[in-house]
Parts: sequence; C-alpha cells; structure tokens
Amino acid sequence: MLDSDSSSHDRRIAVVTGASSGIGAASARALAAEGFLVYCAARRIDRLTDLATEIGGVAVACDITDQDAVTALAQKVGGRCDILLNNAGGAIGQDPIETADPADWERMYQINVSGTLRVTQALLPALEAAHGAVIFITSTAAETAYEGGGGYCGVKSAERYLAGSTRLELVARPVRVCEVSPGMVHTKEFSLVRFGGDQAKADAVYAGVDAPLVAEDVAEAVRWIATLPEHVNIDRLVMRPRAQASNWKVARNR
Ligand code: 8X3
Repeated sequence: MLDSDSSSHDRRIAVVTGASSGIGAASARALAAEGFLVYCAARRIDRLTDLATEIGGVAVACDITDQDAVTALAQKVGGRCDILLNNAGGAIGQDPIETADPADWERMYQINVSGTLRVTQALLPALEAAHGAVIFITSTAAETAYEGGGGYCGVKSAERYLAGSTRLELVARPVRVCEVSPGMVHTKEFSLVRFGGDQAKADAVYAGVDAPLVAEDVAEAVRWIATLPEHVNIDRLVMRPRAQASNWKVARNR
C-alpha cells in the first residue's frame, strides 16, 4: 500500500468513494487490475487499509458529508484524477410515506446527494487536468417510484439530475460524465444498512431470486466505462438481473 500521493506517477489515477465494501470495493479491484492507482475512500479505515494493501492503492479515511474531509481527500489525490467513481451512498429505511422518518431522508440526502456534490466539486479540477471521467453510481430507484421507496427514489433521482446537470455544464470541457444505474445487487451491506441491521429483512429482499447482480457485475460496467476512449460518453447504463424486470417485478422461486 502506498501511504502518500506518491507525487504521482505516470499511472492513471482513480478515486473510489464508498470503497470499503460492495460495489465500491469491487470497482476498486477492477480499476486496479486495469492499472489505475486507486485512492480508496470511505469512513472505515480498517477495511480500506486491507483493500489498499491488496490492490496496491491508497487508503483515505473520508466521510463525504464532511467538507474538510473531502477537501483533504482532494489534496491527497493532487492535480490529476482520471476516474472519479461516486459510489458512496445508500438507502436508510423502506417505510411508507405515512410513517417515514424525515431524519432518515435527510441523512440519505447528505450521503447520496450533497456528499456526492462535495466530492465532485473538490475533484473537478483534477478531473479536468486529466481529461478524466466521473461515474455516478445511482440506482434503478431513480427510474420509477415504488412503495416504501419515496426517500431513496427521491435522493437517487436527485443524484441522477446532479449527474445530468454536470454533463450539460461541462460539455465544452474535457470531462466525461457517466452514470451506472443498477437494480437488484446482492451485497452484504446494502439491505442490511437499509433495514437497520435486520438480517431477516435484508435476506428477504433477495429470497428466491435466481442470481441477483453481484458487486463484480457493476464493477465490470465501471471498468468498461473507465477504459473507453476519451470521446465516448456513456450517459447512463441501466443494469438489472435477468430475473428483475422493474423494481417491483421480480421473479422468485418460492
Ligand atoms: C438498489 C435498488 O430496488 O433497492 O439501489 O431501490 S432498489
């Protein structure tokens, strides 16, 4: 593991937020395998250190809702960033509108939207210097509403429009702005966090589904976008398991 910015490098630089698990960790591995020096950012430094050691990357403790931490991340990365993967985010709760807790919605907005805005702003000069790409991991929750999804569908839609506005605003500048919108992805943490640690509720999300996506499936999409020629912009890539036709239409064997 490198422990500094290594004043870097002829290597291409990638920054992955939410890198401590799931899609973020899988994408960090995929980008490292393509030769990127990956800055692995997340709150949980212990897990990051293991990952960074494994892939020869740099671990950076960073809560993206903390402006000082985000500024420090950008300073550590330095003047060049070829790929920014805005992956940090997640769902909190799946309560109907009648009983949803506004504090959950506010926290989701901080993580998925304003935190993502902070990171994008902080790394934009380095992305532009590298003629790089920013990739937003949104969700099919932004495609349509579903019961209990009001908060999460809302913040993922906001993140989608963050990406869309960025693409319009940067059209004359050398930064690709891309979005990957995954449906059902079975990771250890997404649903567990959503349901406050209730493993039975988390398991029920994937019960009887023949092969939900896994983090590596999304990482492969990230790897592909990251390695496309500079003039090719993937505006949005929507991906689901074959067994899921919409967020509320899922084939289950039970
Ligand atoms: C995860 C997809 O269906 O849980 O981003 O909203 S869903």
